[in-house]
Amino acid sequence: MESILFHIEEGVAEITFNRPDKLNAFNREMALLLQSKLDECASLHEVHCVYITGAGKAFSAGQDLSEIADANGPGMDKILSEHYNPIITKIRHLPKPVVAAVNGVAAGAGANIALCCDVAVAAESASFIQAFSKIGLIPDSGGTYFLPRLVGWQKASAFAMLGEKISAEDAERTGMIYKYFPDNEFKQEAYQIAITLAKLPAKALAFTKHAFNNSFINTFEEQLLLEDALQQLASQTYDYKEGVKAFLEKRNPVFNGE
Ligand code: LHQ
Repeated sequence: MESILFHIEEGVAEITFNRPDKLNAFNREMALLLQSKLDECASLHEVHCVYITGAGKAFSAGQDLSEIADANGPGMDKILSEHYNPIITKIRHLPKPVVAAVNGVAAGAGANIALCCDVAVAAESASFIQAFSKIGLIPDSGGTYFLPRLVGWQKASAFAMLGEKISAEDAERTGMIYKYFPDNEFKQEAYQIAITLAKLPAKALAFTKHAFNNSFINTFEEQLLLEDALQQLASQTYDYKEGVKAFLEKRNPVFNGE
């Protein structure tokens, strides 16, 4: 059974973590396969948006703990440098929006992969756990970067240190995720976000992502300069011209991603 399912439809590449018996915990094979699927999403012109979810009842329980206990496993020196750090970097550098559709529990690296996505949504029954402290580790996979930026220092450090289960409702309330939906509406609502993003001007979304990637690094003045440079590029696209023309002609725009 493939640990990652992948298919493309209507401009959306759907990536499904597929080790449901292990709550979609990551082993090396799954971590490397996810990286290659993210590379495919970056290179395929027909992919306008990436949608990541989990098979079965979980999103992902993070690292497969039986693999790290295995003497023949990849070892601590490889797990971050070869598994999670490239995954997080690839998601942030992918010039396309990435939606995390958190269908169930998201723990450890599983939670932090969701939090680094451009839009993270959850089912009402889903939950988020910074499970690291419970096993004597620190939050990784970008957790110490994204969590304080999303929810503020105080809540981030409490979430990280206590390792408690955070409900989807609290995740939305604290700003950890964009929205949660009732379980029976979740799949349709989450997928609709991906379809909507796939139809919007692709270059403008890529430039927006690039600007956000730099907003915590740049000074205020540098960020204004970056916005100016990216807006010059956006204004040279077909989609910009079409968007303005359609507005003035009182019709729906037809974007082509160029
Ligand atoms: C699992 C796992 C799992 C294997 C459930 N592995 N089997 C980076 C650096 C280097 C090393 C370490 O890792 C990292 C990054 C990280 O992600 S560290 C954090 C690793 N993850 C965790 O510590 C979470 C461990 N799991 C749990 O706490 C619970 O399973 C949660 C709260 C996620 C779900 O609880 P339940 O809904 O009660 O499910 P369960 O515990 O009964 O699990 C169902 C099955 O899945 C069970 O197997 P079994 O054969 O008994 O049915 C679990 O053993 C297996 N499973 N998580 N991470």
